[in-house]
Amino acid sequence: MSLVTLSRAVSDALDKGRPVVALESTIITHGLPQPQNLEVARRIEATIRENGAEPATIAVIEGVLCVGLEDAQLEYLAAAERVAKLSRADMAVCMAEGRTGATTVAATMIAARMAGIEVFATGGIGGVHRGAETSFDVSADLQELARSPVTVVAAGAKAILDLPKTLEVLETLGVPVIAHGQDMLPAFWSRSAGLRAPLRMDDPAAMARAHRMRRQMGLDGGQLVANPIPEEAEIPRTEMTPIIGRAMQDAADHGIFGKDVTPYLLQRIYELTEGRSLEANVALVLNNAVLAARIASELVELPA
Ligand code: PSU
Ligand code: MN
Repeated sequence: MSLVTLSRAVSDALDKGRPVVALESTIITHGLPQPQNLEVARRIEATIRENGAEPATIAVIEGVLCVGLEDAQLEYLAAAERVAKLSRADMAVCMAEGRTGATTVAATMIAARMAGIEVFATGGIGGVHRGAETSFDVSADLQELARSPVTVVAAGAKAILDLPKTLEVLETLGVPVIAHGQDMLPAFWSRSAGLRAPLRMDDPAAMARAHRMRRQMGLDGGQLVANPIPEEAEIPRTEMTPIIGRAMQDAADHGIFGKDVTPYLLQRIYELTEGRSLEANVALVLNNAVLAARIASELVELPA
């Protein structure tokens, strides 16, 4: 028996060789506030469809690794309290115990690989946290990018992370970090992190070819495509800097550590910006969904 349960729509699309884009569920349960999270999750799926691909939102529901959620499952996850946040380390335990969990970037990549899905859209990835030299807090997302052959489209990484260190680790791990359409690395709410991206590509077809070429060369791992937030939705870096500082201080004061750090900071920043961070977040995720659907559409045209 297969370890992944595909929705009818996803199974159909994969059988017919149509483009499919994986989506994570931690963004729904831990990344976006209720009740907007459900509406946003539906809009991301609709955007993928409008751009010619099939969305496959991924989660573990009562022990079943679901690739492609029915709307009722999406609704359930969006309203659920205390859902586990799953990464490579705890995914199999959650499944073995028949429990429910949302998949982070790392866990979503694992499920996508198992299902044969090669492109994944999200908001931001995890990375090397500021202060990692003492906390050792480095997201398992980075390791996973080095292992699972999935192209991940994100808006860069949030400034809650140490971006230069995150780039160093990705380079060490052999993960291509590709800025879409500009030289600078995007930084989530802002179009530029003030750092050059290691690589730049302007054409989704070439991104698809590079993805395929890695497989043909026998290289493990995927690609990180960093797609800048649309200009009209951008929040300037100078505005975000003090807010991020405050959120990090609050996290330290409350003794938050481990996998609670990222969700805590995201929620705190949402509160401190009085919801303004959410609008930017939605705009950039939808923008990433469009690019991911294009890459997936190019990929299915290439010889295997
Ligand atoms: N960054 C964001 N939004 C998110 C996340 C990260 O801007 O929702 C989520 C993703 O699911 C990511 C996870 O994979 O947080 C990383 O968590 P950690 O730092 O604990 O590895
Ligand atoms: Mn961490």
